[in-house]
Order: sequence, then structure tokens, then C-alpha cells
Amino acid sequence: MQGIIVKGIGGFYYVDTGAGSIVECKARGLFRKDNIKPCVGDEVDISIGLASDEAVITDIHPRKNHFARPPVSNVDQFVIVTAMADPAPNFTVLDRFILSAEAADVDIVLCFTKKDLATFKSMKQIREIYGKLYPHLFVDAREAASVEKLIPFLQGKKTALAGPSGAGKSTILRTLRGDDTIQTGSVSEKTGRGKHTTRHVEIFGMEFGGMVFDTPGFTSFDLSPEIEEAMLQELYPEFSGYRDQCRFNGCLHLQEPECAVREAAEKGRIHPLRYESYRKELELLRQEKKY
Ligand SMILES: Nc1nc2c(ncn2[C@@H]2O[C@H](COP(=O)(O)OP(=O)(O)OP(=O)(O)O)[C@@H](O)[C@H]2O)c(=O)[nH]1
Ligand SMILES: [Mg+2]
Ligand SMILES: [Zn+2]
Repeated sequence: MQGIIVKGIGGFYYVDTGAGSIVECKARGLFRKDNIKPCVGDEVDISIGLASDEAVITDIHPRKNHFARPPVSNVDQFVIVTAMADPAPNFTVLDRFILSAEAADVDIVLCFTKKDLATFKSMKQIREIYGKLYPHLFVDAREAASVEKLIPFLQGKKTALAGPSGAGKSTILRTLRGDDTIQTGSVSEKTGRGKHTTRHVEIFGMEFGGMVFDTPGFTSFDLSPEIEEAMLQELYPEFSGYRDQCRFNGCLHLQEPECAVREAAEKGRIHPLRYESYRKELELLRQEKKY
């Protein structure tokens, strides 16, 4: 039998074999030998024993993609969830997540929650930075009419919600599904951080077609060391019209003369914060290489 892993807890994997029937499975050691551990989102073969009621995952189908953080396989799209307040948006964390999704060539939608707590100025700033780059929405995740704006983006795709703890990922799902068994958690008044309410990735099939993965939030996010220095600039889509106009081949857009990217940032055609983000990440990648 075939199916998709929709949840994994304590050595057990829950495999949806279609028509909503979920089989609890164990995995054979054999995948670990190849350094592959079953992961939510994996398409698998399972066999159900005759004598015992124990089902086993016997094979993991080749993956379209795989991410370690959050641990998910075979995603078409990330909806990157960022709160406008509580916790306050962190553009470094957001950009790093965008870069890792870009590197994997996965679709990106930016969803800014807690619109009800946002100032006009902060929304304007976000539109200026990201407005032309990615589809973006401002929502109150507790309101059905608000989160329904996400539906056209979710239809027919496997989408993982990703973002800091407390940003409202589970709230989005809870509202979209009208399912109040989905746990959400308060944000600490002291630190303004979420409390890591969601502990495991779980996939939900959506009535309108498509699957949504709820994932545990993070507080920080490191860029994958696999991203090469020269490749980093390709992950900033707004650089693409300028990159090939630089004087030097292999320009890294730092101090090189006649750099079209730097000039575009100076003139505001590339948002200065995004150019700064590029410089900062490049510097970090270089430092890592040294050790
Ligand atoms: N005011 C307001 N509160 C929201 C909104 N979205 C979520 N919240 C609240 O924010 C808190 C955190 O929401 P969760 O959905 O648990 O956040 P999460 O992203 O799933 O967090 P983790 O599971 O820890 O990663 C809850 O108290 C929600 O009710 C919103 O749009 N407006
Ligand atoms: Mg959650
Ligand atoms: Zn340049």
C-alpha cells in the first residue's frame, strides 16, 4: 500500500493511505543506513502484517525536496508567516527563510499576521521592501474572512507554514479549517516570544484542495552553509535586472567599481535593507568558510 506520512511522533509514523484512513506505522532500520529518516511529507510504501496489526514503512519514494528546518519533504510552497507585533517582525530571520526557500526553488508567499496590531507605517515599510518581490498578505489570523484570502494560493499545492513561534501559523489553520482542536498558544508578555506550542509537523488536507503543513516555530534561523558565496546573489530576485550590468564578471557587489547592483541600491531601485541583508549574509558565509 502507498501513502503519505502526515505526522511522526515517538518513532511512529502516521500514514494517510487515501480516503482519510490513517495507518500507524513503524519504520525499518534500513533507511537510517542510507542516512534517510522518514519525514512528514514523504510518499511511502507500507506493508501491513497479517498476524500482528503492526504496519511497517518499507520504502520511501524519491523526494522532490527535503528541509531540515522545519523537517518536511515534498513541499511546493512555503507560506512564510510573520507577525506584525508580538513577536515583532525580524527581517533577518525572514530574509534567511526566504533565501532557503529560493535556494530550493519553492514558491513563496509572505503572510503577515496580527494586522489588527499593526501600524499603517509598519505595513507601508513591508510593502516597500517585499511588495514587488513576493505575493504578500496582511491578515488577522483569527478571522475567517481574512485568512480566506490565502485559499487561492493554497489550492492544489502542498504548502508548509513556516515562521517564528507565536506568529500565528496554527491559528491560520484553525481558522481556515474551523477546527478548534488545533492547539494555539499565547505569546509571553515578558519576552514577546511564542511558547513553541506546536511540537511536531502535521499535514492537513484542505476541503478546497491542497495540503497544508503546520510546523513548529523557530526563534532564530541560520542560513544553510551549502549556499555558495557566488550563488547568494541569485537568491535575491530584485538583483536580476542589474547583476549582468556590473563592470566585472563575478562581481560580488561590494566595493567593486561600476557595480550596477550597488548603484541600484543607492538610488533606491533595490531596497537598501535588502542590499544590506545581502551584504550581511555574504559576510557571514565568508566567516563560516574560514573555520
Ligand atoms: N491579535 C491577533 N492575535 C493573533 C493573530 N494570529 C494569532 N494570534 C495569537 O497569537 C498567539 C500565537 O498563535 P499560534 O497560532 O499558536 O502561533 P504559532 O505560529 O502556531 O506558534 P508555534 O506553534 O509556537 O510555532 C495565539 O494567542 C493567537 O491567538 C492575529 O492575527 N491577531
Ligand atoms: Mg503552532
Ligand atoms: Zn556588482
